[in-house]
Amino acid sequence: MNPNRKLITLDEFTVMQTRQFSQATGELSTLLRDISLACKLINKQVNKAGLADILGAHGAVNVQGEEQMKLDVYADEILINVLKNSADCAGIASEENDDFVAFDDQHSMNSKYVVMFDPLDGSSNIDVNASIGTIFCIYKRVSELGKPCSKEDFLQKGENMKAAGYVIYGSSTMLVCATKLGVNGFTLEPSIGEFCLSHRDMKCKEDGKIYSVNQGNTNKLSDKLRAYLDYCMEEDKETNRPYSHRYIGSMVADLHRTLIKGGIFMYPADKKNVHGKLRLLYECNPMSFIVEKAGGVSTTGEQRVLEVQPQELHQRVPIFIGSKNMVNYYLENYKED
Ligand code: AHM
Repeated sequence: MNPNRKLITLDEFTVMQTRQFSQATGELSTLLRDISLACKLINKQVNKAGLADILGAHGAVNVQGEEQMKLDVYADEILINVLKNSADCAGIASEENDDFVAFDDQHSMNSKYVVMFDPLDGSSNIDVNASIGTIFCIYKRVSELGKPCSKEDFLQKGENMKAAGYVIYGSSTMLVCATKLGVNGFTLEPSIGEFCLSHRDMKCKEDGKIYSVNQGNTNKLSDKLRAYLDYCMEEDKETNRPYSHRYIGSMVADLHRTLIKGGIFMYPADKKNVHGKLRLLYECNPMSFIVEKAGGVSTTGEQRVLEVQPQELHQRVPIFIGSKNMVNYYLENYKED
């Protein structure tokens, strides 16, 4: 590393951003710092997953009937504990838990933010050492301060979000965070244990050459969607087709690539998953907020993901997300009638 290079840590960066607003209280920055601390602890465990006796199934089944891995449980508990001790969090909702948790101590009840997260996304990749991630988002509560937060705080439209981010545990560990000011990426510098600014003002390319979908589901897709996949595979030099197909099966990793290289990622509804597979509150909304703030587009096929009014905590929606021109081309030519 160049010794003269000035490293800017996540903390320093958020404080600098906060100073741009005279009204800002710094509570959002504190929350981001707390979430990044939890992710550093998760990262430590993820890094030694092959060494410690933490690989394999935990034996429990989560609310959606899926087997939880030991690391899912660990990541969930770490995030809950860190946020419970945070100065600025009134409660949380997690993909791993049936219901939201309202922190009922006096300080938390006076906090104005709630946090939602998928503690360890892409967990089927843990055992094969492929990239996994943590996804989070922050909302200002709508319930009365001084009382425990309530379900309506969590069932807000994604467009109300104040900040969202993900941490990818990959060849390096990176935190990507979006606020109304834009999207920035911070790489974990392990020797000092700090996330340092490495990708300033990230933008999603308007065009791309990669489509990302579980192609094994093709037979379960509608005719229109199958026609769109044929379009992606068709030869056409002018439009750079056939597109390359990339699919890790870990939304964080697939969307991180989409954000950096451009492309379209989709998890559509199919005959088996009639509402799609991915969760609105913990996966689709935060990722849509990040991609939109970076200039990309995210849609269910019928409406902007961020405009969907959530009805329940574990609701699923179809998603088509990524480079503006690719997603819009899909919408203009192949969306369902
Ligand atoms: P998980 O919450 O059990 O990890 O499932 C979510 C993951 C996403 O990260 C990924 O995009 C998708 O499931 C992959 O699903 P599939 O294996 O059906 O393609």
